[in-house]
Amino acid sequence: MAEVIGLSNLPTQRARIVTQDGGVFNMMVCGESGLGKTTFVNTLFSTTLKSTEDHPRDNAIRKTVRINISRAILEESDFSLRVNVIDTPGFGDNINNDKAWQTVVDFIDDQHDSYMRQEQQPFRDTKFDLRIHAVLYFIRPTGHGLKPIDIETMKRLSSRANLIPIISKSDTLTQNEITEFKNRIRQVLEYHQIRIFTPPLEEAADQSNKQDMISFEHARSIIEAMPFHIVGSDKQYQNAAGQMVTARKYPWGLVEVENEAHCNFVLLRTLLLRTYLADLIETTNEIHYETYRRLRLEVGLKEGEDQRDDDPFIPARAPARKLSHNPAYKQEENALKKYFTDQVKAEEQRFRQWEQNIVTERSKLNSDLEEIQQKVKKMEDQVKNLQLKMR
Ligand SMILES: Nc1nc2c(ncn2[C@@H]2O[C@H](COP(=O)(O)OP(=O)(O)OP(=O)(O)O)[C@@H](O)[C@H]2O)c(=O)[nH]1
Ligand SMILES: [Mg+2]
Repeated sequence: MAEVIGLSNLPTQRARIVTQDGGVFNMMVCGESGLGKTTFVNTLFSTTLKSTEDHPRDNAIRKTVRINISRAILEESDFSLRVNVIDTPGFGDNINNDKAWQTVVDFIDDQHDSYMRQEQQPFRDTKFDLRIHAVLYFIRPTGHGLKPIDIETMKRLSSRANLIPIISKSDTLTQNEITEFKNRIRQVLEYHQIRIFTPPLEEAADQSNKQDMISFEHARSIIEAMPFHIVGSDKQYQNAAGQMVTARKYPWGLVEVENEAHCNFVLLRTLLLRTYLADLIETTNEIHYETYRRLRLEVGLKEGEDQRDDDPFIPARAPARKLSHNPAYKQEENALKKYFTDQVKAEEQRFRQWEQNIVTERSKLNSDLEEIQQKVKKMEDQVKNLQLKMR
């Protein structure tokens, strides 16, 4: 069974940030087809998360063909967090992989766009927030280097979200190959100025503080391990110590998912769901969303200029895409539409009631007026009669 993640151990102020908007964490997996993205999502769910929907526990994982959102709850003592994992179709192996990243990049931009629109609405309290707080980019364990498509995609992802590169299926590489491969990837990322998520290191200023030193060491181990190498599996086996563990089985033994000597799965999970959860959420809002907003507003002023379409580091000018083309977030969109329609209906209802009250009031006044007029007429008649009698 998974060890406790320790969300309740987050410093209170951090925990507050996370719980503020109902506590939602959105992460996305993407990369070439067949690299184990769906398997990773399932592994994460079976080791850590409590799924809120029934997953068809289908042993034969099929090729993912559309964007798929899995929802889960991470619960610990008095702390609970809603987690959305966005699984994406892998890029094909075809020769024409031109703009293979478009779907995922559009998804990220659309979420920023949708959030921006909601902020502009008069009813701003409830927001449907699917902004991606972390993107895990899966790299094929070739041991050689990165493909042009990896570089082009990561450029686009890194300017829109917190990018975390991952070497998948690391059980197919030796320890030396992994070390070598990591170095090579780091060099390529640096050369292309692709920014990956890096934990802040400066917090260790106070060397005498034990907690500070632990966080410092943890941050350093993360930086040193990047890009993480991971193994995914949906099967359990008994290890040498007699425990049932999630692993991949080889004739020479097991590769255990949650064994830190075997891969970085636990380190990655800790970073995502515990130690840097708040940072991922904060930086998404303060850096990535703000950048998107600023660029959209700036570009909005210069409508008609098309010069930015080719720059991978800049979000799309304005989403010409229809939000509704994707069934996976159709649900989100429908809920949003229903919310606004309900609000408008309620306002209309209130207005009608008010109109009705006015009509009632007016007819009451009219009948009062009529009554008074009749009285006046009666009195006038009486006066006339009296005058006649006096003659
Ligand atoms: N050796 C090894 N195989 C893995 C690992 N993770 C997944 N696999 C296998 O790789 C195959 C593809 O896995 P998926 O999870 O479907 O890959 P995907 O990235 O979701 O693929 P698409 O949906 O086509 O993009 C399956 O047969 C998995 O069992 C791993 O860590 N090591
Ligand atoms: Mg898949």
